Amino acid sequence: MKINIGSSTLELVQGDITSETTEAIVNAANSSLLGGGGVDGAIHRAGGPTILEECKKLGGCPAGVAKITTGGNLAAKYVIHTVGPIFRGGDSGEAEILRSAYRNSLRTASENGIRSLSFPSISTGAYGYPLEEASRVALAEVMTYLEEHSDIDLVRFILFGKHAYEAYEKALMSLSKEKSRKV
Ligand code: AR6
Repeated sequence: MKINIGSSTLELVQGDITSETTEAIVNAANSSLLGGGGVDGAIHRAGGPTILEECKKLGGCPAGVAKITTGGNLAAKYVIHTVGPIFRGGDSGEAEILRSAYRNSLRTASENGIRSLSFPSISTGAYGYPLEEASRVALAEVMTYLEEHSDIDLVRFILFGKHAYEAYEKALMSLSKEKSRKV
C-alpha cells in the first residue's frame, strides 16, 4: 500500500529490512547500541562488523533519540539507530517516546541529506508494544513529519510478516480517512 503526502511517498511493504535499497534503514536498537536480537541482530549480521565499531564510539542512545552510522555491507548507505520504549502497560509515556523515536530518526535523515529511508515496526517485538497501537502512533508521526517537511521523498515501513503488514495497512487506511475528513 502506498499514499502520497505532498511530494513525498509513504509506503508499506512486507519484507526484511536488511535487503532494503533506500538510502538509510532504521534500526530498532537498545540503549547500549551494542547489538541485540530481532531486527537489530539481523542488521548487524548483514551489515558486518564496521557498524558495531562505529556504534561503540557513539556512547549509547537514550530511548526516543536517534544516532547514525554508515551501512557497512548493506545496500543502504546509512543505518539510523533509534531506541523505542519498553511497553509497560501504556501509562508510562510509551506513546511519546515512540513518537520521538520516529521523529528524531526522520530529523537525523533530514540533517544528513537523506531522501529515502525505511523503518521497521519499532518496539513491537522484544519491547512488547501492541501492534495495533504502535502502528497508529508510528504512521501518524511519519505523516505529520512529511506534511511539514518536503526534503524526504520516500518513507517505507518494512513489516516482518503478514500480521504486522495487515496491522499497519488497517491503521494507514483509518488515518488517511480521518485526515481527508478534516480537510
Ligand atoms: N526486518 C524487518 N523487521 C524485522 C526484522 C527484519 N529483518 N526482524 C524482526 N523484525 P524487535 P523492539 C520486526 O524485537 O521490539 C533487540 O534485541 C519484528 O517482527 O527487533 O524495538 C534490540 O537490541 C518486530 O515487528 O525490536 C533491543 O534490545 C519489529 O521488527 C530490543 O530488541 C521490532 O522487533 C528492541 O525491541
